[in-house]
Amino acid sequence: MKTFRIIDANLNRAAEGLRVIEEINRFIYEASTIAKNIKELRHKVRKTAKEFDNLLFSQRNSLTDCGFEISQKENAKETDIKNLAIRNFKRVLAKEYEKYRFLSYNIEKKFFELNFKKQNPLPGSIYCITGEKFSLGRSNIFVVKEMIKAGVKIIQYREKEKNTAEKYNECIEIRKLTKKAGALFIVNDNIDLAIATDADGVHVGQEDMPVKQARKLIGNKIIGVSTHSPQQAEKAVEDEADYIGVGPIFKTYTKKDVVKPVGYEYLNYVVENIKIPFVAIGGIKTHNIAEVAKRGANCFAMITEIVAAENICEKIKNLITAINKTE
Ligand code: 3NM
Repeated sequence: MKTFRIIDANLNRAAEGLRVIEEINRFIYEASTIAKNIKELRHKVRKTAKEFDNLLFSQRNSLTDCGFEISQKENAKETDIKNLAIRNFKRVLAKEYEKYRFLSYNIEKKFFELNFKKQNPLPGSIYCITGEKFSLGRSNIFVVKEMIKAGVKIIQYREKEKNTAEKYNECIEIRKLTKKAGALFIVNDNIDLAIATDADGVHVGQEDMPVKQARKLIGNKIIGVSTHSPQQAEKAVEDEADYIGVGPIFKTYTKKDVVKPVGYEYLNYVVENIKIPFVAIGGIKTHNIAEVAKRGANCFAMITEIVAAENICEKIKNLITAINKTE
């Protein structure tokens, strides 16, 4: 009979742990998918002992349980959501429920990656992208130096015209400059170049290597992916991209074969529904950046507005002023 009491205690522990995690996700993080997964798991765990319910219930005696007092004292120490979540995941991991334990591990991993482990990979509001052909005859390296001087904290190397050796040499140089300045360095499309030059990450498009494959090659480095529709955004989240590009917000002549502008409709969708960081892109200029900021974007990627400016530092300053006016 003692065995039934142990099973009962473990079942309750698992179900209560799941309930707490469910509520953290439902009410604090508004992460409806994780909350739903947890709820299903909780029901499954409960169902496993359905036929013994009466027997288990008859053996329950929580008030004389010597663990009760200890656990009361411990609960009082719960001061923040992260600790609360950690402790409750652990409660679910009882040995008796191996299968559910592994399901829980998976959800636990997703929960912490989403809410705690990963730092936002989009520091600052301006995300600069190179484009030598628009840079008024100035080199990518010159332009990157200006961007750094202006205090930009994330720079993407995007170069469609050069061969691999030229791109490699430029990336090596930009890696040195960004490292010294404490800025992130992202390489567009070429995962091999990102790895070879120790970049902080890679940015892929819908026609490039899938995020899941890229992850196998690049490990924990940042993966950003261009998206143009809610479906693509959901897929990027599912594939565990670190951030998404959302665009083109306005008409752009810079990227060949890009889809028609998605305008604010898609941006609104992302603001309301997508939990991973995003950067707005496509046709963003000093005169329209505030409008994009008002819609909920807080990171803005640009090519021509910045690289084709006579005075790059001044341009970046003006862009930041325009964004700050909306706050
Ligand atoms: N990606 P500009 S739009 C590289 O929508 C790129 O995914 C886009 O250049 C997307 O700031 C774009 O000059 C071009 O418009 C952005």
